[in-house]
Amino acid sequence: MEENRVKGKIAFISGASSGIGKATAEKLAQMGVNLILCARRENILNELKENLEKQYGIKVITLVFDVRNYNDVLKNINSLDDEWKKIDILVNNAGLAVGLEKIYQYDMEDVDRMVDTNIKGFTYIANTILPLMIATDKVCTVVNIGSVAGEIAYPNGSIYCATKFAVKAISDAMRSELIDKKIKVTNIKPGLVDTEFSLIRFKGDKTKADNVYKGIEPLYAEDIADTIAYVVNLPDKIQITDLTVTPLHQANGIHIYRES
Ligand code: NDP
Ligand code: 8X3
Repeated sequence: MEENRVKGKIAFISGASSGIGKATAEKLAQMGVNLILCARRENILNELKENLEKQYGIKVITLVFDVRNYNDVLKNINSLDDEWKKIDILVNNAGLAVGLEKIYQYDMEDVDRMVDTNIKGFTYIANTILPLMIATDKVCTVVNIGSVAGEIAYPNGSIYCATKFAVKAISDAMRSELIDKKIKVTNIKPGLVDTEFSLIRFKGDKTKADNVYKGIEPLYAEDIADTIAYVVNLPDKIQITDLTVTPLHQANGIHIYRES
């Protein structure tokens, strides 16, 4: 079995109430990592905290805030005790797609939600946590959740794709800026993962959401959680810069083979 190098460390996960973030919380808890979990849905976070603490004997802090509000990001992260500020792992994951429309037909509220969450919220989290990581003087890992949508833009996905191209750009710049620090930066780019993602994209329309995964076995949140666990558990000297993870029959964001 692979050596466990993360037991006793502290991980901060944004978007921990569902999908990839929640599965990552469960996976890292299993490995003995103490967790700071953030999202807007307080009940889900509280239930997750209770289960993970009971099952794995780790400690969990929950922070309920919207990543789009910089003051709330700052206030919540600054409220952590000094011991909890020694964060070793950041999984910058909170994000969403809203709508699938031609650029000239997009609702600007949907555009704002994506840009505000996936670029600005993502930046607020990185901006607040990186100084804490630098101060620990330990080897830390930042995992930024990008997407295959951040490699090739697909029709009707302009803004979502642009936000994930931004995650790629910010990850690359960040890695260079941190080159003399002990911080690794990995951009993980999943393909189709069956989470609440499509239900949110189609505003609760389950038929449209289910169609996204029709004729292909998608990835599940646990598959990406396993990938994240692998990345953060590597020896200190090894940094993975980018990692694209797709299901068997998906080549990239636009080329998917579906059985009819
Ligand atoms: P889910 O919808 O299942 O999870 C999204 C998480 O983000 C939830 O925990 C949600 O929590 C949180 N979140 C959303 N908006 C905010 C906000 N404003 N403030 C705080 N938290 C927020 O989707 P996934 O797990 O699939 O998505 C996670 C990441 O993975 C996203 O960045 C997505 O773009 C990316 N991704 C997803 C893929 C997929 O096919 N599913 C493929 C490639 C990338 P709450 O609502 O409680 O606030
Ligand atoms: C989510 C995957 O292909 O729907 O990032 O954009 S996709």
